Amino acid sequence: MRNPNVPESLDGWHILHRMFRFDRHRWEQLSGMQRDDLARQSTQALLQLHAAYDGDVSVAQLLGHKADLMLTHYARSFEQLAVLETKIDSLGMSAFLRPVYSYLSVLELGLYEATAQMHKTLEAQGLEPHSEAWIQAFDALLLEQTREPRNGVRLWAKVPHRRYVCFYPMNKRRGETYNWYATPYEDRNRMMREHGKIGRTYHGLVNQVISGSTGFDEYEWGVDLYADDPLVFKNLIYEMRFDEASARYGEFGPFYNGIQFSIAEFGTFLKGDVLPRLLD
Ligand code: 76R
Repeated sequence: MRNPNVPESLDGWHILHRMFRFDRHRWEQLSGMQRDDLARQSTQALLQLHAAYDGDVSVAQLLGHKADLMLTHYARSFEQLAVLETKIDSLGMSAFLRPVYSYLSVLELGLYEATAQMHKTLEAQGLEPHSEAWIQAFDALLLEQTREPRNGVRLWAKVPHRRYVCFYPMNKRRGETYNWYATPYEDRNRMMREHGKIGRTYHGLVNQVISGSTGFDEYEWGVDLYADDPLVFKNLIYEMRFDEASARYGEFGPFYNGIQFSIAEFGTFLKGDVLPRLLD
């Protein structure tokens, strides 16, 4: 964006979360054979989709009234997401699934610190802001960030294979008193540093996937957390509430919590049996 007030970010997977209610009652009215056939078909179709796409599909059984099933699609483009959506909707079992929520976003790596650094570097070089030479130098610095191997890995990593998933959309407040977007860059940078510091004390216990959704969906970010123990979500999110970035500026959408399972176990989900642990 090359605007000194706006942090640059790197974009990765296009992400579509889809939440469904499963009409178990109607499903159970099918004969055993019909259920087995549909379960086999849908498992195979999901496995094929998973194998065919340069992306990922993960499935989770959700808890509570909001939805029963969440599909998380990672793809390279909106077009691929559109195809995935249509393919899923035309499966036999989809007659029993009612879409109740969805979320469209793009995986994002925030570059608060790096953006500030890039502007400083160019200033030190004495280039006139937004001159042709400045733009070229800026874009070269941004390209370096894209080429950073660690960033590349994170932008295109698969859905983390952890047993539990917690998804929620959120905003940064734009109120009269507290307005994130009207806060000076240096203050936002400092708050994000502090946010990252708290986050890192949970390193190893949780995987965070942040996706940006400004202009794509009703909130500004989607937050996906993955852990082997659901209490990690409660502790981490509670601790973050005391952090300035959340305490003053965090606004949260609905929370979806569930149990990830491997696609091969889709029939087990349809049956309503206990889901085996996810295999790596
Ligand atoms: O990407 C990184 O790991 C570097 C540091 C970092 C950034 C840039 C980071 C670390 N986060 C970043 C950005 Mn986060 N995060 C949340 C929530 O519940 C709440 O209060 C907020 C929801 C949690 C729980 C969480 C956890 N983070 C963001 C952004 C984009 C904001 C922007 O650009 O303005 C949002 C909306 C957001 C929200 N964060 C971490 C975590 C954890 C656990 C980490 C450490 C990850 C690790 O090192 O393993």
